[in-house]
Amino acid sequence: MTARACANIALVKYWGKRDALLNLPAEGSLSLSLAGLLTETTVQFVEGLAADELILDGVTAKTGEAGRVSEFLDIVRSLSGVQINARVTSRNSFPTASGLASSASGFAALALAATQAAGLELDGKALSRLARRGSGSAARSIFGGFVRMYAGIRDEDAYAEPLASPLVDSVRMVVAVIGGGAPKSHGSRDAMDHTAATSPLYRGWLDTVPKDLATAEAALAAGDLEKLGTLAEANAFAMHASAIAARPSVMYWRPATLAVIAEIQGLRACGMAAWCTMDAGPHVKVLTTEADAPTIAMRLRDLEGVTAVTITGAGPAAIAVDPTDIVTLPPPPAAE
Ligand code: 2P0
Repeated sequence: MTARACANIALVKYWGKRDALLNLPAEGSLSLSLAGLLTETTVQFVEGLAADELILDGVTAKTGEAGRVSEFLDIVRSLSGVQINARVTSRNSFPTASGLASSASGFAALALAATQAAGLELDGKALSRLARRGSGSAARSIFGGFVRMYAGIRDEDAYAEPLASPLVDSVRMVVAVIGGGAPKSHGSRDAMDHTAATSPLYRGWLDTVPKDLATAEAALAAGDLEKLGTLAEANAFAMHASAIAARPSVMYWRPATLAVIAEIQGLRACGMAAWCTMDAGPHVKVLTTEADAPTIAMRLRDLEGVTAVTITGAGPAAIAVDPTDIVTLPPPPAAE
């Protein structure tokens, strides 16, 4: 079975866990699924396969990545009763493991493809909970548009669901790739645990999230992009501040990250709708409108250290793909 899922970019970030075994987030989060950042994954359970196999962007995956996928497939096997190993082939339309949310779209597509291959039909909530076991942000990539993730109290309550907003058709993200999409310096899983364990700002970060979620939900319901963008930028700075204050520091930013932030602040001072957010990598994603996106993209392309810029809008929910309708994804943007 083949499934396709969009990556998502959090506007209120997930950074810290309450339970590592069940991968329960410490707090909720809120995101936008993006049409231009796609993963397509095929899963076949194959008799006689000695171990699970993972081919990622045409290359046999390293032990760590394959191990994480195998552990996830173990959950699907226990749910379905299927006992045999699987061949997993996955392609991304963007650089993998560079802070562009590949684990979100990756585990969302894997959850859908693997459950269907194993003969299971899960509803959106159950799929979201399952995807969360692979990667917390993947719970959000099961759905399209704006999505809210609940931290919940138990395993059963920690899932995502879509949020309606009048902004969904007009919102755009300008994605500025910095450093050619090289693998990130710290994996987000270890980095968030390290932040929780050592950062004096972690408690303040956690206290911020529920208030930010309420503000973001109100902005979405009202169709107020300025309120949403202002909140998203502040939330991203708060998350990064907690990580930067970890001991030793988790610093994802590069000089070009700051150059993009300064450019966006300048454009905003000139009246443009533009707000920054950054994840576990140096790249900057700019929340904006359909009207302002082309100018922003043009300005960011001129900055030193920015290696690719793309404009994308809200993407759809994860879907199973008919094998005759499999698209060839465009190659990831090349480093210059
Ligand atoms: C987010 N990130 O909300 C935040 C912001 C990165 C920065 O979710 O350990 O790869 O697999 O649950 O989902 C990245 O964390 O972490 C992430 P795990 P995940 O998008």
